Amino acid sequence: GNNNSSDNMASFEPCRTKMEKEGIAPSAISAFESTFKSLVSGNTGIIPESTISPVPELVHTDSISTAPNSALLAETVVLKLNGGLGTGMGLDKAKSLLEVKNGDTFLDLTAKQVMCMREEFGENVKFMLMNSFSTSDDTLEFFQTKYPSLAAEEGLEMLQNKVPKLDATTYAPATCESDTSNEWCPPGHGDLYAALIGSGRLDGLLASGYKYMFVSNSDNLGATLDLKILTHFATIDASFMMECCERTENDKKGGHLAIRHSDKHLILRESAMCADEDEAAFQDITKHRFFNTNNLWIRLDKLKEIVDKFGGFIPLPMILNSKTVDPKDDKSQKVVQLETAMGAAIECFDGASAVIVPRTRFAPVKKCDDLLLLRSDAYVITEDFRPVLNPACGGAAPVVALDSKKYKMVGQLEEATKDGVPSLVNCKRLTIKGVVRMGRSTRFVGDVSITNKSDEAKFISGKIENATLDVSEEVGLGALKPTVVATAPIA
Ligand code: UPG
Repeated sequence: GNNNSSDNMASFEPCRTKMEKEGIAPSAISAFESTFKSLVSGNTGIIPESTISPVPELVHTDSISTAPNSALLAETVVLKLNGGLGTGMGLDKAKSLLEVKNGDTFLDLTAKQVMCMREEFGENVKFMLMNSFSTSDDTLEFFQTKYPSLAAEEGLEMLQNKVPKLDATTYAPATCESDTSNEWCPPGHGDLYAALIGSGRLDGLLASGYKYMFVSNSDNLGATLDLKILTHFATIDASFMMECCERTENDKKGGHLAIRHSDKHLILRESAMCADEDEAAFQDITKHRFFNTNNLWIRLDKLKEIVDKFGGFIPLPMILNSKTVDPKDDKSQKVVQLETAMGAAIECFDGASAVIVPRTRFAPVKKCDDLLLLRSDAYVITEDFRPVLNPACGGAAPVVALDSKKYKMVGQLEEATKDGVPSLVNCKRLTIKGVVRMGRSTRFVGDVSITNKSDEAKFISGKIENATLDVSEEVGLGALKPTVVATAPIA
């Protein structure tokens, strides 16, 4: 808001005091101060189309012919971002603790990928997790129980910081007497840098001879340490490298890469940074062709140089979220939560680069649609523990569109599949509106659309092929023979 700009600038001091009292590291305080100042100066974070150019072309990793150099592995750290709770899917624990397949969670598969890679290359590639105050306990308990040797390694966990929520009008730290933990929020994955600095890890890793860090989201099991890409990163001597994918119609909303006119740096423009009048350009996937997978390669020595240049932090563009201090109480104090994104740091690095990677390196689970697909037979787990599309799908994943109101929460999906996950391997498109139950025997083939307008869940059993069904009138729960309203031609 402009009411808080320059002449009447809200002070950062109450935040500083609150953070110091909580024992938060100076690096995190400086980073938050930088985002706070950008908030109170009325900075909207908007990046006008007229100030950027599209990125014309990028190297595709499939075309890289450099011989992989496994000696680089000894200087490489793999870090998974694991601070998020998966609140978007109705979870109050780490999303990575959700089961993916055969009893394995995201974290099981990640742990197995790490062990497999170490075996393959005979190198003890260093592995780290960035947890938050909300995911740390569950995650560490999980590793201690199931992967004690990994849990015993020094420095498996790096804990991210927390920052105060701010009153939406005064920008003073918010208060919540009923539960003071509600006064804090995670500062987004851009906190990676402050956490590396504040925990002393950056210096420690550099002193132990580590030079390259590969970071990715814990819900993206496609993001394995790829020796060919690591070798490319080392060979081109870039300070930072972002793995991008080519945008399709489905990726219009996600941020895109661009070149900033003022300093020719690569930057990331997220949808929140785009003005209404530039919406068409933002959505133009033939103009702005590349988006961030959040698989990033960072040269730790170059990061250190930037941090030193700015005096202990890296200035990242602010992302503003409006919420209430108690997330479960709409009537509680209105607050803003300031976040930063890890990939946005690309603009801070001189000599940053980007590459195009195949879609297999980008398999995020953001919605129940993604989870159902991954859990189904449309995906199989490779010997090195990567989920890949079942070859029987013929190269294209089924398009799953579940009713976003009925299957927003993982619990709702689990209710719908408590008798088993349906077969999707021969499915092209599955659209479900309303509540249904499916089972192990349910097989969707071709293009299927199911509608249930009643409040009662309806059981969908057996093989359903190229059909548009309305099951609203069927008997609730129990096997039913849905009425076929229209049948699409068999493809
Ligand atoms: N995370 C943290 N700490 C936080 C917030 C998130 O560790 O404070 C983790 C989270 O657990 C997840 C990862 O960060 O593993 C990514 O978070 P998520 O909310 O799933 O993704 P977005 O922040 O919406 O998007 C990121 C990039 C975006 C990219 C997208 C690809 O910002 O540019 O296109 O990932 O999935």
